[in-house]
Amino acid sequence: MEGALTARDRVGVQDLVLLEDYQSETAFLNNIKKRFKEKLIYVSFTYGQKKTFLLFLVIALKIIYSELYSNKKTTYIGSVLVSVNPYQQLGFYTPYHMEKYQGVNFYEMPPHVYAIADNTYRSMRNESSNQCILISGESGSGKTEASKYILQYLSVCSASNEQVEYIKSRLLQSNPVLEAFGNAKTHRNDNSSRFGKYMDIEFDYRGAPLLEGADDVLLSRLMLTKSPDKYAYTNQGKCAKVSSICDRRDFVAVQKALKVLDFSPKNIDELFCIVASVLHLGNVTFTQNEDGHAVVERQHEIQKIANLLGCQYEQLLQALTHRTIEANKEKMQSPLTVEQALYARDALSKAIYGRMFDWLVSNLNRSLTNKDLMRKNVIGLLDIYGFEIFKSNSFEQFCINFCNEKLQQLFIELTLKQEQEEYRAEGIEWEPVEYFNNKIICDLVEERHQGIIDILDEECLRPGDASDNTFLTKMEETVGKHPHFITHALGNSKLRKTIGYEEFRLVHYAGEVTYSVKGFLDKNNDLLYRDLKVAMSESKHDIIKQAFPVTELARLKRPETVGSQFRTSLNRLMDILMSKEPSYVRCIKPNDAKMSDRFDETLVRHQVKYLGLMENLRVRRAGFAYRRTHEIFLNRYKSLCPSTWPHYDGSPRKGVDVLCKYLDYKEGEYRLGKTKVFIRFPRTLFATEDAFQIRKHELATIIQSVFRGW
Ligand code: AD9
Ligand code: MG
Repeated sequence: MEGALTARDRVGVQDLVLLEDYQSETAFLNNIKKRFKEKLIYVSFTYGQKKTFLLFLVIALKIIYSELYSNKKTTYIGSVLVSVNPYQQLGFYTPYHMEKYQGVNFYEMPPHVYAIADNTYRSMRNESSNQCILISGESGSGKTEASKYILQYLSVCSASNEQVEYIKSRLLQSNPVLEAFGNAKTHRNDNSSRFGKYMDIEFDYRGAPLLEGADDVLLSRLMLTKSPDKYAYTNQGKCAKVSSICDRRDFVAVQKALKVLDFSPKNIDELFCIVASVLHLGNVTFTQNEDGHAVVERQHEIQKIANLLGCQYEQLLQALTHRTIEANKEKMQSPLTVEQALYARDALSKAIYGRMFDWLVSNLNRSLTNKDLMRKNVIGLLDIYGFEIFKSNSFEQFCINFCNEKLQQLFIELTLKQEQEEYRAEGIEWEPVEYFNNKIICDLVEERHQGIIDILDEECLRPGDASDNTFLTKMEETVGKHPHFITHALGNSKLRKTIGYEEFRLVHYAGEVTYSVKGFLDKNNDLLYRDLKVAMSESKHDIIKQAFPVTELARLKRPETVGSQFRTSLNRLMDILMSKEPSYVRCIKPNDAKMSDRFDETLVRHQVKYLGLMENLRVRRAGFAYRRTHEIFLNRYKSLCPSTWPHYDGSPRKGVDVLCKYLDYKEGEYRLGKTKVFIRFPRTLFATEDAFQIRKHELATIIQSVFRGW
C-alpha cells in the first residue's frame, strides 16, 4: 500500500509512550495535533512500550464525597490522561460509550475520561483505597466539562442499590446548582469556575441566568427586570449575556435540582431573593451632602433590598452610610464619605453572595454525604479555576494562579519527585529525569514572614500610612532578589517599558503575569463594617441569619485576611489529596478563540512544556505502574504457587521472587526493591489478579465440598 496513509500516520498514537521519538516535543505536539484534527481529543501515558493505559489526574475544589483522611500509601503512580478541548460537541459521551468502558481493563480501550473514572472506581472497590481525580489546565481548557463527565460516569457505574441511587442523583443535581451560583463569564471562558471560596469577591455575579430564565411572576416578586444591562454588577464586564449558555434551560434545571436536593421552598425562595438583593445593591448610588457625607440617592432601592433580605430598612440605610465607633466607652455614629460608602456597599454585596455560596456548599455537602455509605471509601474530584492571565490582573488572579501553582506542585511531587526518589530508595536502577520544580514560586508566595501573602498581611495590619504602594515597596525590599519576582524599579531598561510603577510581575510556572497592586490591601482585608453585619444578623431570613451569626459579632479578634485563609485552605486541601491515590486529567486549550478547528501550535507547545508532560512521559517510559510491599503482595497471591502456599518460610522478598518466577513474569516486567515489588505494566498485575480470583473461587468450592462431605 505504498503511498497510502496508514492509520498511524493519520491519527497518531493514542498512547504517547508508543511515540517513536519520545524525547521530541515536536513529535509529541504533532501527535496531539493529528488527533485533534480527527476529533480524537484524548491521549494517555502508559508504562513501558506496550499497549497499556494510564491517566493523568484532575483536581477540583468542588464538592465532593468528602470524607477525608486515610493514611494509605499510594500503590499506583497516578494514571494520566491528556485532554484537548474540542470546542464542539462530540458523540462519545453516550450511555453506549459508558457501558463500553465499564469493567474493562483500561489499556484495551481508547483513552477517555470514562476510562479514568472507571479505573478510579474499580481501584476504590478492589483495593478499598481512597481515590482522587485531579483536573488541571488553564482557564477554558475543559476541566469543568471533564469533571461533569466523570461525575456522570461514576454515577452510572456505581452499584445500583437504593441508597447509592439516592446519593448519585443528588451528586449530579448539585452540579447545576453550584454552576449557577458559582460560575461567571470571563474573557477566557464563558462558564468560568469561581468555586474557590474566596473567588466570589470578583463581582462576577451570574445574574444573567436569573434574569434570562426566571418567569415574570418570580421577577416581579424579586422586583427585577429582564435586562442584565440595567444592573451595574452584571453589565460590568459588558458580557452579561452569555451566548453559549442556555440560561432558560439552566434556570429550570437549577430550580428542579434545588428541589431534588431537599432545599425547602422557603430556602429556595431566599436564595433567589439574595441574588436579587445583590443585583439591587449594585445599583445603589450615593451623593455628597454639604458636610461631605454620603447620602443614598434613591432610598426606595434600599427598601427593596431590605425586603429581599428580611432586614430592617432604617437599620440598613443607616449602616450603608455610617459606622459606629467607640470612643471613651461611648458609641457614636460616624458618617461615611461617598468613597467609603461605595466600599461598604461592595463589601456587603461580596459578603452576602460569598456567604450564601458557602451556605449552599455546606448544605449540599450535608445533603450528599450519607454517613454510612460514604465513610468507607471515597473518590474526590477536584476541578478548580484554571490559570488566568488577563490584560489587567489583580488580587483575584493572584489567588487563582497561586492555587494552580500548588496543584502543579502536588503533581510534580507525586509523579516526578516521589516517584524517582522511591526508585532510588528501593535500589532500583534509575536514570534521573530532570524537571523544573515550581516549589520556589510557591515559597515566594506563601513562605512565613518572607512570602508575599505575609508581606501583604503585615501592611494590612500596620496602622498609619500603609497603602498598596507601600506594599509594593515592602515586596521589593523583601523578595526583590527572587528570580521569579520583577517590578519596574527592579527590572532592566527593556523590562521597564512593560511594567508600570504600580505593578509587579511573577514568573509563574505557566507564564509571566503582571499584577496591579491596586486594591490588594482592601481585597485582602475585605472588611465588612460591623454595622452591616449587625443588620444582617438580625434578618428574618434563615440563610442570611445563619450566614451572619451573632456569635461572630462577639469575637473581638481581627478576622483572618483573605490571603491567609486562602493559603490555609489550600494547604489543607493538599494534605487531603496527598492522602489519596491520585489520577490526573491534564487539560489543554487548543486556541484562544474558542474555535473547534484551530490548533495553535505555539499555545499548545507552551502548555505541554509547563504541564511537564515531556518529563512525565520520560519517567513513565522507564517506570513501573504498580508497587506493593513484599508482605502484602505475597499474602494476596501466595495461593497461586505451590511453593508459597499455604506458607512461605523464607523472607517475604524471597517469597515474592519465587512467586513471580512461578507466575512467569518476564525479566523486564518487574523488579524487586528493598521492601517493595515493582511491576511495570498494569496488564501483568491484572492477569495475576484474574488468576487469583479464579483460585479464590476454586478454594471456596473445595472448602464447601469438604464441609458437604462431612
Ligand atoms: V475555568 O478554569 O473554570 O475558567 P475550565 O473549567 O477549564 O475553565 P470548561 O470546562 O468550562 O473550562 O470548558 C470551557 C468550554 O469549552 C465549555 O463551556 C465547552 O463549551 C467547551 N468544552 C470543554 N470541554 C469540552 C468537551 N469535552 N466537549 C465539548 C467542551 N466541549
Ligand atoms: Mg471550570
